[in-house]
Amino acid sequence: MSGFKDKLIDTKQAWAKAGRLLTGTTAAPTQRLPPGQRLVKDWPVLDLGVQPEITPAAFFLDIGGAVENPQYFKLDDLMALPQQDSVSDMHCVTAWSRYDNHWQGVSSRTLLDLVRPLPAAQHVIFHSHDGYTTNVRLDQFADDDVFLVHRWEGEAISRVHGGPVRVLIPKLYLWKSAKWVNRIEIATADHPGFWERNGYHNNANPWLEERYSA
Ligand SMILES: Nc1nc2c(c(=O)[nH]1)N[C@H]1C(S)=C(S)[C@@H](COP(=O)(O)O)O[C@H]1N2
Ligand SMILES: [Mo]
Repeated sequence: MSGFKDKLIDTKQAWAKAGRLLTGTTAAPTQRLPPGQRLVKDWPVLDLGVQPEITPAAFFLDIGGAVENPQYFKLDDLMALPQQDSVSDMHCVTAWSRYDNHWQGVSSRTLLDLVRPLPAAQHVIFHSHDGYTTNVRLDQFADDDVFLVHRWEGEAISRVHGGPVRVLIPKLYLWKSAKWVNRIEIATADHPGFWERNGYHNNANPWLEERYSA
């Protein structure tokens, strides 16, 4: 994809090959900090080096694919849906974790109730303005801590963190949480996204240390 930081992508692919940061352990069921992670207080910025500016007026979101009732939202439409507060941790594959993030947004369940996935739908692919894609299973997207978020710690989510609206999937490594999302595709088949095609694990569970594909 043009404009992306090729050097950074090469480095991360090399890490994946070398199994960098792997501790080879899995977490105890009650362990809050996943293996190999360290806590940070700030919120680092990580992306492919293209940070599109999506003004509130330019924002849109398509939810479609294997659903009964596809939806097209402008920002006001999304804001008119029920808004929820949530608190969750973030875990990035580059080994930082940040606890107790306060979010506000629309839950994935609110969105799924609206679009009504077809019985054969089992996967979700996120598409973003910068060309980034990432994939999760429908049951992972439907978890009760998954949101399209627009506020973090009481403030609008900044452009560098994917504002005005990004995906948040706290129980998976943060590369699954698409910034600048503009299309959520509900699908019957899996379609590995950008990092999943470039050496990262398809499932991305931090407690199982699913950093890289074998
Ligand atoms: N659209 C988009 N979303 C993205 C990315 C990206 O490059 N483009 N990078 C992913 C990766 S690899 C990480 S670690 C997180 C980082 O989110 P943050 O910059 O808000 O910490 O965003 C994820 N979502
Ligand atoms: Mo990342």
